[in-house]
Amino acid sequence: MTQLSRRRFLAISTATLGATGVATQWSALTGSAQAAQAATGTVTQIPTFCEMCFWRCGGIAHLRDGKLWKFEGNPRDPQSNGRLCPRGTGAVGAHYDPDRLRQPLMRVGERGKEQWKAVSWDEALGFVAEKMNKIKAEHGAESMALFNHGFGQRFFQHVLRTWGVVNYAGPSYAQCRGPRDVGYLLTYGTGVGSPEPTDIKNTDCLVLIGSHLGENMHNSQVQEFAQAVERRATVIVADPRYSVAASKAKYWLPVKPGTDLALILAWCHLLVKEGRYDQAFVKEHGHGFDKFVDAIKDNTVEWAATECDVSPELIRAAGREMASHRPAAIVHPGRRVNWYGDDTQRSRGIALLNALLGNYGRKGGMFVSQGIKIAPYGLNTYPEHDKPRLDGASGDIYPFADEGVTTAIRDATISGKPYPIKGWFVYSTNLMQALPSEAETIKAIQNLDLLVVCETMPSEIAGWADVILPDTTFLERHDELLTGFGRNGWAALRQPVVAAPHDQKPAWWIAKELAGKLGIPECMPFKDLEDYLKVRVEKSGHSWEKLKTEGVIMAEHTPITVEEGLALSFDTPSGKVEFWSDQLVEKGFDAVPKYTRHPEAPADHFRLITGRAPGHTFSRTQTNPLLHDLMPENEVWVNTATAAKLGIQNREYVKLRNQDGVLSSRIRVKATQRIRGDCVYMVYGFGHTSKLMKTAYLKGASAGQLNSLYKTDPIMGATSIHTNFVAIVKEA
Ligand SMILES: Nc1nc2c(c(=O)[nH]1)N[C@H]1C(S)=C(S)[C@@H](COP(=O)(O)OP(=O)(O)OC[C@H]3O[C@@H](n4cnc5c(=O)[nH]c(N)nc54)[C@H](O)[C@@H]3O)O[C@H]1N2
Ligand SMILES: Nc1nc2c(c(=O)[nH]1)N[C@H]1C(S)=C(S)[C@@H](COP(=O)(O)OP(=O)(O)OC[C@H]3O[C@@H](n4cnc5c(=O)[nH]c(N)nc54)[C@H](O)[C@@H]3O)O[C@H]1N2
Ligand code: SF4
Ligand SMILES: [Mo]
Repeated sequence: MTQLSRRRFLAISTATLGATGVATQWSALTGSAQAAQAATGTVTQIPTFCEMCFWRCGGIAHLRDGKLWKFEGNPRDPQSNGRLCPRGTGAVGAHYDPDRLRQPLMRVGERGKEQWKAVSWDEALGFVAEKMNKIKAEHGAESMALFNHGFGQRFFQHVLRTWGVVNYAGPSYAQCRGPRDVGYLLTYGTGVGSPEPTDIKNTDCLVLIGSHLGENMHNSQVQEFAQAVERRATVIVADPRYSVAASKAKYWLPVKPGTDLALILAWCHLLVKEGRYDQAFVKEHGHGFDKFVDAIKDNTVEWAATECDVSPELIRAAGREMASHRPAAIVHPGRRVNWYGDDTQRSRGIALLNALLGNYGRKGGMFVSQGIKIAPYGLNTYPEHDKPRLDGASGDIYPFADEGVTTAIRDATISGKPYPIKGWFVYSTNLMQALPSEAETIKAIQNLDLLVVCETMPSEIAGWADVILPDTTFLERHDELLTGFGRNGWAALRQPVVAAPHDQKPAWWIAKELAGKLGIPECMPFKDLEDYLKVRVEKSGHSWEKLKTEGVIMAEHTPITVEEGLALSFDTPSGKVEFWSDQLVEKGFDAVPKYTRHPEAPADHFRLITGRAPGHTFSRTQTNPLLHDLMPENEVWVNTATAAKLGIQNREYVKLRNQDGVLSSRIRVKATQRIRGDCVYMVYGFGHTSKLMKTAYLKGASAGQLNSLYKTDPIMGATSIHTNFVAIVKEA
């Protein structure tokens, strides 16, 4: 990066937090401040990739005299380009976190009371295997389910599926990007994937509908955003809140929450009516375009202006501007798109708007990602099963679900139908916060004979476990090899840079030991993970030693845009971009997205919307001493006029009560003109109720807890997050 864009990146990434503060605070954890300053001692550098979120940036850990000192970006790595975001830099704090789990724990009191006794690994895993085998004998292996998120899951999924588990899901699908990927799949025949193949680096116009880049700190994407801002590319932001991205925008459309589909359809209408769309692309690659045009004939700019509560002039000007830059114009498909329960169709709307811009496979638009070929180790396949999957992934419950749906497993656990679910194995997901309706999660847990949680922290879900298995942090373990998709395919290595501080064990080791106890040791036929990884890398013709020192293998570049010689193809039933979807019609859904209104807030209530802070990830970083220092609690954004009307001061503590009577912990008000008056906003992941997370206990409020009212997208099972309303309760 040039100096200027580097500064711009910092300006964006530190809009609300000081990123540089993180690097200098390590010394408070690792020893004396002088040690940080004095360049004495031996420094070792070991590459690995970050797990502070799922962008998976390559970094280089620096040790001084064998002690973890700092974590910086790996210049060879395409996700970091040599720079980490504040959370990645703060990863050092995850290793030193005083609230970490230290040894295996077994519940002694009632479930959820957080009373434990420390046990040996042998005892903990022996207990898990015995309980699992009892469930298998009484109900069948299908009655044990797996919830997983994050890179360490790989070998748990492998061992449990070998044993007979068929129901597994993670919140990254139905609580996150699922509707977007299905919306794209239905339109282009392929999902969006991660990292999103948005050529922001080369774009002339970036449209962000909610996507709050700069707060959403997906590293290389934010770097490219900074470059685009520096090049003075047009930025258009639709967000009820004046986000960091909105502050860089030429057009900010403060839409009424939940009305985005009206805006998207109106932009489509405008482009078609004024002949500003890519007619050559539509003619060559479009399917059902005339029927699409007919379906949106009433979705005029004036109509949308009323629905969205923004001026028609603004909608029109932004629409014309994006069209003027096509094909180097991108409407970002979004990442966490589970907002209102009808999100697949909104995502499909975005996919169609992009098709009108003709940006598929184009420079400055959406490129077509390429991967890297790395040989498999050659592990076993999984046994056939008699019973149907209950996690929805086979499309029986939600016709277009193509991965497991967490809440489908939870529903089956509550109903016991069509067969009971009696055990949950939970790896690296805090279901109490991540899923809607904490009450339903607790109800499901009460039907279980076994709840195992493999965690690094005593999180809320761990608090409900029968057995807690303490994982190492990513800095202390090997994991499966990362094979990534992007402008170039790449592979990255995760390797331990420092020893686990207590009796924590790496995920792969726990999975291997469990396989032994379950009587299926042959499914983990390697001595340790280094042995496994080396086989994969060398079989693929790469040097293991080189990977260990460089951290990354890059694939040869092949064309990713038409400009580079890529021939476009679409894996849909028509072989084209489906403006009209016969697949959706067959299953009883609208062929073209149709706008419907969402319920209004009850009197004295505001719609609760959520997002991210640059220095935290979900509910996983609040106890991290470095990141806690940056932002110890979240705030609730309230429009200044609303606050004045309610007699609430800026920085005053309040509580929030939602429409179902759920009352939050106390949270500070940020009275600001940067948000509409009909909604309030908070960052998700705070307000921890687990007493063992001492650093974060009841600091701020939990958006997850307030998410009791949700809608499920009938197309693929995503559950909404923005369907709750809260009243502001003043402290007595
Ligand atoms: N209300 C509301 N709900 C949401 C969202 C929202 O914005 N608002 N966002 C949604 C989205 S986009 C997503 S992706 C999901 C995220 O949902 P989750 O993946 O459940 O995210 P976290 O809350 O970070 O929970 C991860 C847990 O894993 C633990 N952990 C971290 N690292 C490791 C590790 O290396 N090993 C092990 N074993 N455990 C580890 C952490 O301590 C933490 O308790 O939440 C969704 N739910
Ligand atoms: N720092 C940090 N970065 C992260 C993460 C993290 O935990 N921390 N998590 C990562 C993950 S897993 C994900 S999925 C992404 C999520 O990040 P994104 O996909 O960018 O964002 P969302 O959480 O979907 O949306 C939040 C934004 O939408 C706005 N919004 C709310 N309601 C509406 C509405 O009705 N219409 C419109 N137009 N806007 C609305 C909010 O004001 C906010 O600015 O972030 C990723 N990046
Ligand atoms: S974006 Fe930040 S937290 Fe996420 S992997 Fe990259 S450096 Fe780590
Ligand atoms: Mo997500």
